[in-house]
Amino acid sequence: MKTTRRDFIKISTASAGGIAMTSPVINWMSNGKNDESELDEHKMKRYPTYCEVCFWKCAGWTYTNAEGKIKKIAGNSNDPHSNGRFCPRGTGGVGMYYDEDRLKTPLIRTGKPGSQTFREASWEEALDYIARGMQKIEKEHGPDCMALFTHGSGGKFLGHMLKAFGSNNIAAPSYAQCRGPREVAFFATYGSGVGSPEPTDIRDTKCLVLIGSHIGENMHNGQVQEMSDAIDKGATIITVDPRYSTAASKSKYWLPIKPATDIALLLAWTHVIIYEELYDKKYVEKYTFGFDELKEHVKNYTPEWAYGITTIKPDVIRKTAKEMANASPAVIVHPGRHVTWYGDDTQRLRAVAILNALLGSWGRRGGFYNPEGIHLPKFPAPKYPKIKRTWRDAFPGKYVLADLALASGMCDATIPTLDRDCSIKGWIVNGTNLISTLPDMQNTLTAISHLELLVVIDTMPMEITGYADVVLPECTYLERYDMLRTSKHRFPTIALRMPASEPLYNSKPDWWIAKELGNRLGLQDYFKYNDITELLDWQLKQVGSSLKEMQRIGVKKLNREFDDLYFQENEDVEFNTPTGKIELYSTDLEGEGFDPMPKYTAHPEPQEGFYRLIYGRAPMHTFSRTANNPNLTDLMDENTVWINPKVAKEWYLENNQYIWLQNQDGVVSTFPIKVRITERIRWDSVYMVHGFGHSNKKLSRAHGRGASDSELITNVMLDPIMGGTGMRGNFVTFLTEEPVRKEVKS
Ligand SMILES: Nc1nc2c(c(=O)[nH]1)N[C@H]1C(S)=C(S)[C@@H](COP(=O)(O)OP(=O)(O)OC[C@H]3O[C@@H](n4cnc5c(=O)[nH]c(N)nc54)[C@H](O)[C@@H]3O)O[C@H]1N2
Ligand SMILES: Nc1nc2c(c(=O)[nH]1)N[C@H]1C(S)=C(S)[C@@H](COP(=O)(O)OP(=O)(O)OC[C@H]3O[C@@H](n4cnc5c(=O)[nH]c(N)nc54)[C@H](O)[C@@H]3O)O[C@H]1N2
Ligand code: SF4
Ligand SMILES: [Mo]
Repeated sequence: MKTTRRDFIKISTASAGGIAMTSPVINWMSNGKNDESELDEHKMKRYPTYCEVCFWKCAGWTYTNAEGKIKKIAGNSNDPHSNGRFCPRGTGGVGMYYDEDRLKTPLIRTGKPGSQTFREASWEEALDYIARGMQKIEKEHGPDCMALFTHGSGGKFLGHMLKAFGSNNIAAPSYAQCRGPREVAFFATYGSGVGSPEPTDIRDTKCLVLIGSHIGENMHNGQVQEMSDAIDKGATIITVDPRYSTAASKSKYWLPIKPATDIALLLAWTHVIIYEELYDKKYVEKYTFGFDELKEHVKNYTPEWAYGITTIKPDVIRKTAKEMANASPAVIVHPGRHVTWYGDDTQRLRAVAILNALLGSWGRRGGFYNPEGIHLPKFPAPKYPKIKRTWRDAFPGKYVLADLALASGMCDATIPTLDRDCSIKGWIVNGTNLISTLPDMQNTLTAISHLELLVVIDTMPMEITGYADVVLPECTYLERYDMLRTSKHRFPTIALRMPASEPLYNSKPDWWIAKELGNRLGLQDYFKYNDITELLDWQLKQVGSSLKEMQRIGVKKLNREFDDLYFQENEDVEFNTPTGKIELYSTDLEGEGFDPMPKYTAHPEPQEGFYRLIYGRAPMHTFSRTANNPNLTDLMDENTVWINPKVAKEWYLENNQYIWLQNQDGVVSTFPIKVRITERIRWDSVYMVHGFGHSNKKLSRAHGRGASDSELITNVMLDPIMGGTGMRGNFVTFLTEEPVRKEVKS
């Protein structure tokens, strides 16, 4: 009997203990509505922006009232990232501007690292201090011993400054801690990475397979909207997650997989699709390389074999494989985004890429489309000096397939070893709270202890700012211009961010900081504009627009150069791989000494009394950056630890009781966390939302609220292919009383 989606939701909800599912997927969009009539009615003005609360970069408008005060933010209806609607976090972005705990003026450290004791300084003094520190490092060790960690828009200016200075050590945590394995796997398979926003044609799909991607809690705006539309149009959702996620509650099939075993499921699906001849024969024959090898490779990976590993029943594996094939090519096995889980992540994502190829979804409507962006010419500047060394030299012969720098790699390259002739000596950290972003916090602290200079540019006092020699307060995205947004989508767009207010306090934008530092380092020729508006206007005029036009419209839609959103029927396509084909058998991986086709290997299991620590997102927060936001703490002000009722009973735990978590290496959470007993999590795992448990006392709303997953992630499962840091190989047990601690953290 065919169950309808509605039936399934009812059934699943009942089996999950009768929990009413309030659905962010459906209900979140109302508050950020964009109403132009208000402009006249309330004498409001609006300024274009794109959101910085997460990295989906939705374009919208910041509204100010008659007194010029920022009142609200809403979407720009011409923007394909937001379609005119912001998510709750984007709407709450105003709270970043009004947060009274913001960094207000430059600070120079007076006390011990981490102690948060600083004195106030002028911009002149702080920038002079940094320039002196950088020049000392340049003289004694070389300019390539400086590094930039950055996440967010302003990093482009600082990156330009650092390259002009002579270093290419520039990394974002969105690679080795997030989507790096996915990019490498898709590149090896299709000769093209996935990128952001993901070119998944969700709105036209007939079947969406989510492997851990918890869309709906992961609130990437356009993607959530498209999933909602696809559900309304009757698409089948298949969710593989050890937790009954919001997405699972919208799914026809929820596969509560045993964590760390997804490769086995993917191989079994591949087996069924090949041996039951469900694959897209024409597509596979025309476009792929290595089908016979793959067929032989998956011969014994039957659903019965996978059942013993994944706990997913063979008939469910067969049925779901058929659902995908029935929808082919309008099917998406979603590549996910934060994929650094168990260290074999590139291979897991290869299995995902291969499955999509067998189903013929790459380049097809309802599968993956071919995105297009616009390339803006760079503002004239001299060539960068030649770089002698990079972080890669610290890892000879390793991670050659990583196409971007590893934040974790640069951190490791800061810790001196006998066999390295130079380590990194200075860090500029912009918009990334490295202490809670990189796994193995102790390792990050060790690296910091070896630094000669640590500069942190942030909007808020965070864990990382405590360790800085100099703290520079950036103004929020609502108070500044930034680089133009040119990300790819179904059609190219340009989006402008401009200030809706003067910077509050004594804060400044990154473009100004980079230019001022550049001037002090003798790099004036690289910054030959007086103001960023000059640079933006010049760039826009090269492509037939202007700053004036963009200030009025915010988002400019452009036409695609070619009609190639999807492959044409029978089109000859040359893929950017060594064989020119979609490589089911990867010659690149083989060439580097790795398995050319994914294999399943078992991962360690929790010992008696321990549970696997898994983590994810909440719809109203972004990582650790929003935990103090007054608007968003109103919606959620601490995280909870999800525990299965069976486990709770064994431990005599009760709902809302505060407990401490202790991991396999004896690390105990600094703060206690509230228990949430729920059927929605498997008995072998516990779940919590990342980004809470802040230790910085200057965060008046976030300090000590909830626990930090990051401090419990001491076991890092490194991906040998590209250096991604697998973070889900950690296990925790429960302490109902606070243990006596040797050292009290400040
Ligand atoms: N609201 C909100 N949205 C966000 C963000 C945010 O901070 N807040 N951040 C954005 C960013 S940068 C990223 S990278 C994405 C991340 O979001 P996604 O890429 O969607 O998700 P992950 O963090 O990989 O996975 C979280 C899910 O994986 C499940 N899981 C845990 N272990 C396993 C396992 O072994 N197998 C399977 N199949 N599932 C498992 C968890 O139960 C959870 O539901 O979210 C983006 N969207
Ligand atoms: N334990 C654990 N670790 C993780 C993850 C996880 O789920 N669990 N997720 C991983 C993923 S997917 C990602 S993408 C990364 C994200 O890693 P990060 O981007 O480092 O995440 P945040 O914790 O939000 O830190 C952002 C910092 O930027 C500051 N900031 C905000 N706006 C601005 C601005 O306009 N200018 C400047 N200069 N600073 C600003 C914030 O105050 C904050 O200190 O974390 C990764 N690490
Ligand atoms: S998804 Fe939400 S938080 Fe992210 S950029 Fe868009 S509106 Fe902002
Ligand atoms: Mo991420």
